[in-house]
Amino acid sequence: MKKIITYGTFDVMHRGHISLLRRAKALGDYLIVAVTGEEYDKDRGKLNVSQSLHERIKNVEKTKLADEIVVEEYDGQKLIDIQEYEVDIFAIGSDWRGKFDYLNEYCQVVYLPRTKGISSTKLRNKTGFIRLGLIGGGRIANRFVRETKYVNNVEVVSVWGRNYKKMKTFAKEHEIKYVRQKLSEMFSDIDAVYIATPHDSHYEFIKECLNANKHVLCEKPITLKAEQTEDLLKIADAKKLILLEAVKTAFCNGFSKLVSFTKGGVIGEVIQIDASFTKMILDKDSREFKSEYGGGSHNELMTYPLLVACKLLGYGVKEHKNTRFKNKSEVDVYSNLRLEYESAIANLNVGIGAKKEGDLIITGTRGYIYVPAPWWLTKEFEIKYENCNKNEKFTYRFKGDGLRYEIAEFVRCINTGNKSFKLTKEEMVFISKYIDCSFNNIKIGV
Ligand code: C2G
Repeated sequence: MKKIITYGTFDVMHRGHISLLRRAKALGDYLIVAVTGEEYDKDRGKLNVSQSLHERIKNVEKTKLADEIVVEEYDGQKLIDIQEYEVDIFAIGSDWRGKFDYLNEYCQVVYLPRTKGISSTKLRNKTGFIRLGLIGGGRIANRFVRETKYVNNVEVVSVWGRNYKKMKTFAKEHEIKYVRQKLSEMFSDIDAVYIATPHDSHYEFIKECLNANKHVLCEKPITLKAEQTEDLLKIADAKKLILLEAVKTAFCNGFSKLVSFTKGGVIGEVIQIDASFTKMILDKDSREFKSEYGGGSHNELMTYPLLVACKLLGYGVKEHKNTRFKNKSEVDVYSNLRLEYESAIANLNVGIGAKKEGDLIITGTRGYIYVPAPWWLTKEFEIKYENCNKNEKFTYRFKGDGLRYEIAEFVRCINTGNKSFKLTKEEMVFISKYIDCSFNNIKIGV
């Protein structure tokens, strides 16, 4: 008896899936279909699944092509399944070509041509579907559009930017339906916007979008002044709209776990945070080095360490001291911010023209947590104690650019009408306050 195994999510079963199963079955006598579990899909960054595991198993059952159905729950399971079920052929669609060649050592690997012109994305239930507009077409906007493909119920349908020609090329490249000449023209196409323009333009754009009754997801820093952030949050509240700052760290799984562990007291009371994030920007003509666009390391990167400070120590800063090292053109290339609380200290460092280890250390009265660089993606951390036998290490998946997690949260908030608990209003205002804090200058000749 020849045994075949195939794997898939099989969300909203369509003719592409059925054809794949039929051809897989025809390769032998007995077909095992492994349907991905919900946690596993989340873990592998597939956030756009609309049916439950139960419904998706039923989908496969209805085809009457599977002799046995199992659930795929973790990475690496394929290799175990093949051996356990004594599989002769592993079959999968050609979109995975090359990815599973390593299984050839255990059975025959067959890539079956994918059916063109049909996908689950096209068929998914469109209730709660968010039509998204994009303002700006820079580097991050490119990544953003690609990441929306992994999130359920959202699609970028319209774009606008100051440079119409550039936006036209952008839209063509990403197959986006509309390119508008004026921002106001975009409003009739969409339910929500994502803003990815230079920092100093955020406030005006957000205001215009909220006033046009659109939900807003805006790149960090949301504004350069705490009063402006407060003002915008008030407008959003009054209009029952979601306004969220795109601080990717706040929405990723590992960071949420890190906060939960720390709040749960695994290292006792937190008495110090040391967080650093430096990103050397070599192109001195880039926006980050232009003071007229709100450039500089502090505005560019301090949002991330500030997120840790307010998540773990709260808002009760007694005193702050900020030292910025400025280059000849008056742009800070390095910034150190020290926040003093009643019983804790946060020491936060960022740089675009100086390099430092990008790690995070949370010091507590019973132990400490070490998060190696890049801590802002929080793929791993270790809880460490005096007795090193008690140390514990944790790892988490962070797929793609991580932008899919913030997009998923934005869509969830819009559809439920709930505010995000992963990045609250108070946290956004706190971050803006210390993006806009008083500082001392040190001039360096770079
Ligand atoms: N498929 C196809 N034609 C389509 C769409 C999908 O042949 N138009 C195939 C895929 O190539 C895959 C199977 O149908 O072999 C299931 O597709 P999905 O449900 O999208 O699952 P996928 O995310 O590809 O999971 O561990 C999971 C597996 O690696 C595959």
